[in-house]
Order: sequence, then structure tokens, then C-alpha cells
Amino acid sequence: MMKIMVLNGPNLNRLGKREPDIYGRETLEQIMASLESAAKDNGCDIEARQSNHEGDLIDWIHEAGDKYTGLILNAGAFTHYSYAIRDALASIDIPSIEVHLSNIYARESFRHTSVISEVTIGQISGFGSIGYELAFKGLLHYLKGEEY
Ligand code: CA2
Repeated sequence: MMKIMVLNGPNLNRLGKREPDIYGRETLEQIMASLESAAKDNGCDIEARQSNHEGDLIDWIHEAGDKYTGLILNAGAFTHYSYAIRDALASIDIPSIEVHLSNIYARESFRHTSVISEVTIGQISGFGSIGYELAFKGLLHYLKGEEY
């Protein structure tokens, strides 16, 4: 059984409450429930966690590297400047995919940089909540060793 860790970073627990034009109307719980059901249909287990704290995310990245098959990560604003999260991703041997609900390249210039994308196998940005399922599909494809 493949086990996928899904991590969500700062402020993503506020989804569905404000800025629906940018982030949609679904809550994080609803988005994770849809992902879990899509994963179950493919015989995969999802462990979804959210934290507003960088250290929690780093500890969970390490845990994913030790105990999981793959990692899906929306690091929120840490994406743009956290070398510590980047180093954590570089320190594990499982594939990870970066997800953003919004198109970070169509927003403020500080969001155009991702310091983590070099150490992930790919990035999904701008497709809203379905982005997590696209990332899951890409990860599965990669883990099965299929060609792109
Ligand atoms: O588009 C994404 O998924 C982001 O990772 C979301 C982060 C942002 O800092 C990144 O640049 C792009 C922020 C999440 C904030 O979520 C909110 C939810 C409701 C209301 C306000 C913010």
C-alpha cells in the first residue's frame, strides 16, 4: 500500500473563510477529503496535516522521508523564502510535488520565486483545489515508473 503525506503550510487552515476569488470557497478539510477519496480509489493512503509553523513542516517532511512513499506539499508563503524547508526536502529520498491553489506567477512578484521547486519533481500552480489531485496523479505516475 502506497502512503502519501500531504502537508499544508501557513494560513491554509483559513481557506473557505476569506479571499474566495483567489483561493476558492472550499475549506482545507473538504479539499483533503476529496483527495483522500481519490487516493483510496487508487489503493493509496493519505496522511494530511496542516501547520502554521515552519519547524512542524520540517519535522513532518523528515517523517515522510522515513515512513512514506511520496509527499505533496503546499508550503504557503514559506515557498518563497524558506531555505530550511528546501533543505528538508533535499534531505529525503522520496519524491515530492509542490502545489499552489493560485497561479503564483500571475500574482505579486515576491510570489514568482519558489525556493523549493528545484528539489521537487514538479509543481502544480493555478488549478485551485483540483491541483492536489493532479499532484497525486503525477506522483502515482512517477512512482509507478511510467514515462511522461
Ligand atoms: O496559492 C497557494 O496555494 C499559496 O501557496 C497560498 C499561500 C500563498 O502565500 C502562496 O503565495 C500561494 C497563502 C495561503 C493563504 O490562504 C488564505 C486563505 C484564506 C484567506 C486568506 C489566505
